[in-house]
Amino acid sequence: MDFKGSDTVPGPRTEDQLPHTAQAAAKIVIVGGFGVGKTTMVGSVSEIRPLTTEETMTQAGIGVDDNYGSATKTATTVAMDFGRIKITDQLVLYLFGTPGQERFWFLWNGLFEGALGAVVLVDTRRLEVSFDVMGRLEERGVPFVVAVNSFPDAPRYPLEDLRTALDLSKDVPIMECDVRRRASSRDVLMTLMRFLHSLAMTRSLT
Ligand SMILES: Nc1nc2c(ncn2[C@@H]2O[C@H](COP(=O)(O)OP(=O)(O)O)[C@@H](O)[C@H]2O)c(=O)[nH]1
Ligand SMILES: [Mg+2]
Repeated sequence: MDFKGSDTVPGPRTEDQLPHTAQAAAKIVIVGGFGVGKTTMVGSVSEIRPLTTEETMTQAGIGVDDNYGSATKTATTVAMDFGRIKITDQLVLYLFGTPGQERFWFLWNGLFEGALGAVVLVDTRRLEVSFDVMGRLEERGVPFVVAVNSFPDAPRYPLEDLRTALDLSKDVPIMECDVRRRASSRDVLMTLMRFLHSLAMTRSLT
């Protein structure tokens, strides 16, 4: 076979290469209802060009996807978003943004496999869409933090009221964020890493 043409294939771009200091990589999933900001979060925080599988909403989504608060949204993620961020010189996180719509739940088993933790994004206008997502994470034993993506026209509630409304136990971190801002998205990931660390410490003591 003739492989002569293969030298024209571009190599990996520098920014796509794993930093040479990296010693560990962890898989983190970002979940939440439709239009809550998953794709935006992966996009704002990723150091590599995020992979996104956006597809124009299909007939199957009409009347099924809850468009509240995202009436202008014409694309939805059917498979997932993928990104990467270096949290420390040694630790790299791989981010998987996954759809929260019921008809894509069959994808979840594989997507949660090996996940160290999760970020559940919520929109205060549609809290109920997050219930199922959190239930499924609990079932699978994936620890998570809750990040309230503050849309300007969404009602604001004290975080402790949201904790009660979401029926979260007191140890689950809950915070506000603006996923369009890189620093804010990064803060959410740092909170998750601290939470995972504290869980690991507690487990090793018992
Ligand atoms: N105002 C505002 N808009 C946002 C915010 N996060 C996402 N959006 C917009 O909301 C829409 C849905 O976000 P997207 O990331 O696609 O949601 P996904 O379905 O969870 O992936 C997009 O048009 C975003 O630009 C936010 O924090 N504030
Ligand atoms: Mg999306």
